[in-house]
Amino acid sequence: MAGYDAIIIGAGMSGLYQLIKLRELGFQARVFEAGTGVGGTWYWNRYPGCRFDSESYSYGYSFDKELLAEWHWTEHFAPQPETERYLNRVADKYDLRRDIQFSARVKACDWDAVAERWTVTLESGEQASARFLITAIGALSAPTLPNFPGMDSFRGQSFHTGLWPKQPVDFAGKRVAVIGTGASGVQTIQEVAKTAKELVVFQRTPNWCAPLHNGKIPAEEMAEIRKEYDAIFKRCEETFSCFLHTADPRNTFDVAETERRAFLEKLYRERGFGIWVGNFKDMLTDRAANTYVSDFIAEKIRGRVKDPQVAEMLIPRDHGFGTRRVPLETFYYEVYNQPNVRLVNSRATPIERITPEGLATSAEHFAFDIIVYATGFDALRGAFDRIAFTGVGGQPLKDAWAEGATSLVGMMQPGFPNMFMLLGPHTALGNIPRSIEFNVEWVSETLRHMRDQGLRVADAKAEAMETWMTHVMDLARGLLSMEVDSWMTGINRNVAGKQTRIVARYTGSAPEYRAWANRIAETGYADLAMR
Ligand code: N01
Repeated sequence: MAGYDAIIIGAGMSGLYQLIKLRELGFQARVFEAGTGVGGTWYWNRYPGCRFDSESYSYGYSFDKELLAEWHWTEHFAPQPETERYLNRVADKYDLRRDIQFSARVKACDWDAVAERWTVTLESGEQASARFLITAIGALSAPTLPNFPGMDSFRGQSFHTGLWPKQPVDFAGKRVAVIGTGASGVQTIQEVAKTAKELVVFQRTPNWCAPLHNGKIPAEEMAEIRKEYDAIFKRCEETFSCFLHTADPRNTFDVAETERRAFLEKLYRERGFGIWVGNFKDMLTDRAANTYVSDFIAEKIRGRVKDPQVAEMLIPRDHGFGTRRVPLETFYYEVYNQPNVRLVNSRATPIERITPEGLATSAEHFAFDIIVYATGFDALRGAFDRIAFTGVGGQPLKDAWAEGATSLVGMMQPGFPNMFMLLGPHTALGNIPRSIEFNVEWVSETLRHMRDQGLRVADAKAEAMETWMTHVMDLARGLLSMEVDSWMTGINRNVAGKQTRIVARYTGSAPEYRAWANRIAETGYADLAMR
């Protein structure tokens, strides 16, 4: 069995940076990656219109000044092919592929208490061992399909947005179904509507969407942005969720009506997430404030969708603006004014089965050439549930998490020594690359400390985990988002056991999260049992 200092699972944004840092430490590391290329999210999600909702220049790695000085983001919100190219460029520049094994899906990871090492088993049966195990398996990386009867019988083509094929899919002249209207569905719909002969959107729950206001970045503007990189990354370090936007310090009703309205109009015209994370500070905790903003967005939808009945179907009734992830859109609502697009309420008339020709709802049968499942992910802990981790005494991680996932700062779990999770449950998410860089650096510093002190094993203490989890639970109290079903509250109706709302993510600020993690290091790792 091949042996390494560390094994990293996943060659996405976090796995690549972790490999670079481990090499700096002089560790021999091996990366196992299920795909045939690097990129993680940006490798698997190739659906039409896929892009991030973070400003491109706030999204790239901040650690490589040389690359920052060279790389030209061509759009304020770069499309998937560009981000995949960017990550391949990083892999080339650092010659990362020589330590990455592709088409290598990890099946099991077992702690060997005698050797004090992890044994990693791939689906192929191949095994490798390492002193340290680092999961870089993503927070939204385990795609889930519905359980409709007859799914295998469909004679046309069908795709999940998160498992999109490498060869382009041609929608021109085709009859297409899109099931799901989350961020992936919205991006797919607005793109497919351009060429499909017929597009039917099956919407179970409408989401509050807001304009992205994307645009090209000409060379001169990119040159100006480059000069601002230090300020951009400093800003991301200070804001609540690492975006360039952060909440307005005022409460909604402390501001006079004319000014309040003008502020929302301004946010609605601005690029990116300002309308969500840069809104009045009480919007996500005060019901009346939230209703005020929701009413504002509802008016915008009514103004953009010509058929009043369709407009009403697109306005959420069961949750307020921003209490679920806000999909950002580009002429999404206008799509429903096109004669080739139809919206079906799949709560009123549920999809009952997939047929060889298309699908049947409780009301009618539809014929399709292509069905797109934009049905989301088994989020946050889903990627962990798909690997059989066993820790001290052969305890499965699934058992440790039977009452809900736990952790110490999202990165360690008691009883799973020398295992570090880069985007584990209850890590700060937000503008994800910023969180990734912090977590990779925290893990790397911990490993440096262990090496310098001659320590072989580190395990999170149970009492430290409990204190952290109390903090996580306290933060979620009073948030309107906790009253709503979404992946952010642990709900996935397509997965058994994920039907009850829980505190599934860290809802505090990124600076608060980082302070907690840094405190662990500053106190000489008192929260970890080390030997
Ligand atoms: O997944 P989702 P997503 N029958 O879970 C519907 C990130 N992301 O892939 O709401 C009928 O949000 C489901 O309906 P309902 C981002 O963080 C980022 O879109 O459960 N419908 C819902 O409409 C995002 O939040 C970017 O009633 C079914 C949809 O499928 C996260 O990934 C882009 C169904 C799933 O929506 C996940 O987004 C894309 C069924 N059986 C994603 N099962 C950007 O940065 C599910 N649905 C731009």
